[in-house]
Parts: sequence; structure tokens; C-alpha cells
Amino acid sequence: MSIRRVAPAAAALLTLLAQPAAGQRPLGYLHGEGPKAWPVVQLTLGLLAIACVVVIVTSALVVVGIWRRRVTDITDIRSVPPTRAGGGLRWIAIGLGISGVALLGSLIWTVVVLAAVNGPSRPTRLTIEVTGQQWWWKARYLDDDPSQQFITAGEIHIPVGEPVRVRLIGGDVIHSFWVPALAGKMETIPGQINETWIEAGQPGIYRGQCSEYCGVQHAHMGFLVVADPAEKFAAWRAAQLRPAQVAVPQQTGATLFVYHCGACHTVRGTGAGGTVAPDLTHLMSRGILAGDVVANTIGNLAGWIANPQGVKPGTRMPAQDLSGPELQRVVGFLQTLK
Ligand code: HEC
Ligand SMILES: [Cu+2]
Repeated sequence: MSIRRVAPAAAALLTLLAQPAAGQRPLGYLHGEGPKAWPVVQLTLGLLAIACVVVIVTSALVVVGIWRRRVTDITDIRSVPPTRAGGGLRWIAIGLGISGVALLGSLIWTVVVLAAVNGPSRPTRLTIEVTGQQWWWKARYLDDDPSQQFITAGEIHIPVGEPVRVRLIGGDVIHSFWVPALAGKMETIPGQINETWIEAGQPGIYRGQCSEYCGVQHAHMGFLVVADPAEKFAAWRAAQLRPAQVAVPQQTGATLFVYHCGACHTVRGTGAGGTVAPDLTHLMSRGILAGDVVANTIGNLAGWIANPQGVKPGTRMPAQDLSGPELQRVVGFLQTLK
């Protein structure tokens, strides 16, 4: 194949690789966005550079060695006697010395970075308890005052520029909490509480993903971390704390919801108090549905409720027996959960 044909193909492939699946929200770990990620990214790139230098130098030495000792005129390679002219052993000692320095340097750098990102440099003011469930994420905002606690799902809001403690719970099987731009992975293990912390250096939406295979819909166990300035975060938090207000036109939808969905889902302010599925009290404040499998639009929402197995095969939500008008009423009610 000529270079003329290869070059455009390679360029197309590179653009494809550079384009994240979900538009503006790449899962990239090569540029950190917070004080926990920056030292790790530097370490990653630094070790990559060292590894490249090692490969280049070693390959060059091998090529030089082959070149200098090549035998041009042989019929049978076994007839060439091994020779060790000029005490080559010295070079082995020198080589070991050089690689020893490189390895020791990498080790020290790694240990220093691990120690630096182990805990936040300042005391944390916010702790979020995050539970991994097949195949979605629950987030409980902890507070000493129980009336200030609430539960949400799928989207974790944090104040920007502030370290946040994350307590990880395994709801069923082992999952792994991973927000590549903010922090490394940490597993959620049933029967054990793991702690990690995250901090976003600038406002934005950071994609997260379960990174431990946990069953058929593991790939659709995504979530978002939304980092907002302090006032915006406080406003979001205050809004999340409020129970739902059911307006009169939505009464029928709400009743249908409690009846068909309330055993699994909670909507605070109604009789629906199920705990095995995402809390829907403020469903409309979220941009994604069911582990980021689809965006939260009215069409996707209705499609999800009508046939969850069609959208996310194997999901733990069974289809409910709703007639067309009933589905409309339920969706109409959910649309008011701002
Ligand atoms: C048997 C329990 C169960 C019932 C009953 C149930 N759901 Fe669900 N629902 C779930 C589970 C589990 C999920 C999470 C699915 C996933 O992400 O894989 C879910 C997810 C959802 C979501 C997405 C929420 C989010 O934040 O991503 C919506 C909306 C929803 N259900 C609406 C309903 C409605 C409306 C009904 C009643 C018509 C209903 N569900 C009945 C278990 C249930
Ligand atoms: Cu998983």
C-alpha cells in the first residue's frame, strides 16, 4: 500500500480515537482536571518517556552489537567459535548501573506521587456515600443532621476546588468507581467500605464509569460528576433536599407511579419509597438515564419505561404493564420532578 493511501486512513483512525463516544465528555486520563489527578498524569507521562528512552537506547545497542560482530562469510553458523574479546562483562555492570538508576528513580517518583494523592491536603467538608449497583450508581449526601441528607443517582454534584470524601459501598457485586479525569479507580466491595476522595480543579462535567466487570450491562454503568461553583452547588443541594410537590393535574400519574413503580423507586413526598432502584425525586435535574445509556429526554424516558429491556437488555427494571394513556400520565408526572 502506498503512503498516499495509508496517510489518510491513519489520519481518519486518529480522529476516531480522539473523538470520545459521548461528545464533550471524554473518559480520558491523559489530562487531569484536579489536584489528585495532576501528579498522576505527570507520573504517567514521565514513566512513558523513560520507557521510550530505554527501548530506543536498548534497541540501538542491540543493532550496533549485531552490526559490529556480524559474520559475513560462513556456511555453517555452528562452525563460528564464540569469542569474548575485550572483557565485555564490564558493559553488563555499566548497563545494570544505568538501569538501576532509572528504576530507582521511577520507584521513588511513584512512591512520592502515591503518598501525595493518598489523602487530600485539606480537611474535607463533604462526604458522599456512593453505592455501586447492577448497573447504576447511588449517591447519598451525608450530613451530621439527618434532615440534611438526601439520595440521588447517576449524577454526583460536587463543589469545585474543594476535596470531597467518597465512601464506597458494594450494593451487590464488586464494582469499581472511576472518574479518569479526577482520580484513579477504587473498588466498591460488598461488606466493606472503601474510601477515596475527588477534587475538580475547574467547573465542568466529568464522566465516570464502572471499571470492574460486573455483569452483562457493565459497559452501561456510567455516571457524571458535575463540579459547580460553591453557590451553584449550594442551590442544587437545597433543591435536592426538597420533597416532590404533586400538582393536582398530576395526581393520577402520581398514583399510578406509586402503584406500579413505588416498590422499587422513591419519590420523596409521595407514597413511593422503594430503595432498590434510583431515587427519582429530582429525576428532571439529571441529564442521563440508567447509567448513561440514553440522555434524559421525554422520548427516551417514555421509551425506557415502556420497554427497559429493549434499551438496556438485562437491566434489573422489568417492563410494567401500562396502557398507552397510563404511560403518558406517568411520564407527565415524572416530567414535573424538577
Ligand atoms: C422491580 C423494580 C423496578 C420497578 C417496579 C420499576 N423500576 Fe425503574 N428502575 C429499576 C432499576 C433497577 C433501575 C436502574 C436500571 C439500570 O440503570 O440498569 C431503574 C431505572 C429507572 C429510571 C432511570 C433513573 C435514572 O436516574 O437513571 C427511571 C426513569 C425509571 N426506572 C422509571 C420507572 C417507572 C416509571 C416505573 C413504573 C412504571 C419503574 N421504573 C418501575 C427498577 C424498577
Ligand atoms: Cu461494572
